[in-house]
Amino acid sequence: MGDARARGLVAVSAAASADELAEVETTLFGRKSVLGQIKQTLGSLDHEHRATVGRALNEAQLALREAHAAAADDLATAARREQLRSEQLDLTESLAGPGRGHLHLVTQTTERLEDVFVGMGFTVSEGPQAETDWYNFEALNLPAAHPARSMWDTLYLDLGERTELGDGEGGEASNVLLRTHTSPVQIRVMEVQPPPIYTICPGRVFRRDTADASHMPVFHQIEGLVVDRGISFTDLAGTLEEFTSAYFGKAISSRLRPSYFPFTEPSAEFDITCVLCEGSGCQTCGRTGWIELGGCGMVHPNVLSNCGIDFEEWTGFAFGFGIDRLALMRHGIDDLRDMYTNDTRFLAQF
Ligand code: FA5
Repeated sequence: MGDARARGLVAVSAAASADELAEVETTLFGRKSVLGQIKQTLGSLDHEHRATVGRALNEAQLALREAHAAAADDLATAARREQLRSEQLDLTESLAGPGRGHLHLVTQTTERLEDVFVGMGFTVSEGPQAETDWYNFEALNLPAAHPARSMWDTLYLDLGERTELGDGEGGEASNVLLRTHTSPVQIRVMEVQPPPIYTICPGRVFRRDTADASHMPVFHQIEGLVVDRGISFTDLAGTLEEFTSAYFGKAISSRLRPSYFPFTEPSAEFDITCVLCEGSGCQTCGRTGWIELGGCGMVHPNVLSNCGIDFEEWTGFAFGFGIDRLALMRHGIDDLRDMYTNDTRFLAQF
């Protein structure tokens, strides 16, 4: 039996893989193994002999089990180490190569838009992505249960009772959500800055939209807000036209179509000449020669008074459009999702 034990221990330590160790296990502990056969003879031994042989058998089996378990542990650790080594990525690799990264197309587009508006005298403002119901809806003339709330399919956050976001005058902080547009930044600016205001607010927004060629659940908008004495609808139209030719070039112009937004009155949708066909009509613009960029209008008096601004003295306009879709049009990309799948062969083109 001592022999079987010693040979068993050698076999265990010689196993070089989990498969080999499994084979060794069968030869050590199976019914046909040396120890298995000794066990089967126990019944035929006399009482005294049986106790001695039984004890030696138990000790041999225990020693072999322990050695087997230790070898299995060692082999598993070695296999894991080998797997980690083979899957290791050198993240510094790209720094050395010719293909160094650059800003994402959406970031480049945002920076270019900021440059154009800053050149026209606007400042740049920012607001939080997690907003309260007050800023995202209520202060924008969208009280609870207003039917137009369904224009924005909203993602709500469960943050418990109250938040650090502040709840604005008359607002409740209990409903925290991911902002569905950049319009809440208008409110944040007007709350703290007395007019005149000329600002833009770019940023990330969130909606329960299913991703498709022209929609993403997470996308980017840029908001524009002007509040001053004597601002009229023609200032809005002129600003959008000025922006369009500064950003897209003289061949592209803008037009306004009547629309509805609760926070502007009157409201409009603003279109630009299709940048792909330059107005002659193509598949992208549905042969109309125009593509929709965003919404705009004169700031509703309720919105001004929600921010403590006297609407008898001050008037203003606001506009907002999608940055991702703008980049899509400018570069003739036909699927918005391509910008977010992070295929560097696609992103490297811009
Ligand atoms: C708004 O969000 C208004 N806040 C715009 C506004 C601002 C109107 C100020 C008046 C005054 P709308 O829901 O239409 O409006 O979205 C504006 C633009 O965002 C759209 O024209 C489109 O370019 C872009 N957009 C909307 N949903 C998505 C989406 N799921 N993925 C990518 N872009 C989108």
